Amino acid sequence: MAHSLADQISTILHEFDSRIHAATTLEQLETIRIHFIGRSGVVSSVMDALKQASLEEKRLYGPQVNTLKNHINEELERKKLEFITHLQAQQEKSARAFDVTARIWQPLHGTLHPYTQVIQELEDIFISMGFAVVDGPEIETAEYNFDALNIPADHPAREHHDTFWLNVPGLLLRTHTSNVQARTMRQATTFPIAVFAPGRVFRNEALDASHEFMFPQGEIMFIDKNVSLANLMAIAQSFLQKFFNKQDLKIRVRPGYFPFVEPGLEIDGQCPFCTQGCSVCKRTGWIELLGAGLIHPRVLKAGSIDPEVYSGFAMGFGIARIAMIKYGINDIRVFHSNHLPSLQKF
Ligand code: FA5
Repeated sequence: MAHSLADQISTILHEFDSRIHAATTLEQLETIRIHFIGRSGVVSSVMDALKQASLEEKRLYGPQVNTLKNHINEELERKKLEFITHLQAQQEKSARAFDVTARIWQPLHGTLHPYTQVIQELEDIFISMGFAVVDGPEIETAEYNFDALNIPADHPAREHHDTFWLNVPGLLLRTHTSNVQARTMRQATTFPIAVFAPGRVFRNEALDASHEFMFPQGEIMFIDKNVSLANLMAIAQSFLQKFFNKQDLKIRVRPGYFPFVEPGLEIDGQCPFCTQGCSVCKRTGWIELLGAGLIHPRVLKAGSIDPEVYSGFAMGFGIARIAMIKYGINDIRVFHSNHLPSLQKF
């Protein structure tokens, strides 16, 4: 018995020393701990055996088993600390290798297209002035785009609209948002009629810094009894003041020709950027902004409205043009260029 206890103690010691020496992870240390000093580990079975031994053997081997147990405990603790210190050192090292000045790629955020943003801004302005926002078709009949607007087939004004005709006779891509005029009049059941119609229009013309073949326009139409040029000018001035954020912005009016209005006007706005003249207003202090006029009696009739009872005004403008002025863009082609640095200004 004595011999076998002594053997057991020494075998356990050697086995433990070699296993702990080979251990490389905390998990392995735990397995070793359970195997040697766990509740049913090998040291427990030696202690059980010692309980059966004689008093003399207990005196001799008891302290040896205790020393063995202490040795195992201490070694496990020492090795554990060693592993943890090593792990911490590794973590610190990798933290130090983190370059806080390194460039991070910022995620690209999508935004609404500048045209959409400007149209929303215009809609807010006109809604605040009591206008309803209406839509018109981009594929239009010659009737609404031309005839109902007092531009019959033989009218020279048709020549000025470089029209994209479709293969279907009588159909075209609308050349202006004025196509909503007669459509809206025919649908109206109550007065006043007050509408704002933004949307895309198409013209088959040569492209340059201020001309696109597809661009947005805005149309404003107001019809009631006794509508006058004074009403037109008040709305035009108020709209431009709001859009350019300049409460004292003045307008001036020149004669202009559009077959669907009589009299027809060109409305200029005071340059919102200068008092003396700058490059935006070509040193004149004024910028051409709106085509307008009192709706021609023939157009009212085409819209089933009696010109003896009602009158109205209409205004139209290039949304791209006013957006370019407001946001300092000097080439209209930027809007459909997919050129991110320019588009991201919005
Ligand atoms: C018209 O289209 C009229 N329907 C406006 C109108 C409405 C007058 C109601 C009277 C009453 P005009 O052809 O001038 O008018 O075009 C209006 C604006 O559209 C121009 O001032 C310009 O800003 C813009 N525009 C015209 N052609 C182009 C183009 N190719 N590219 C970009 N913008 C354009």
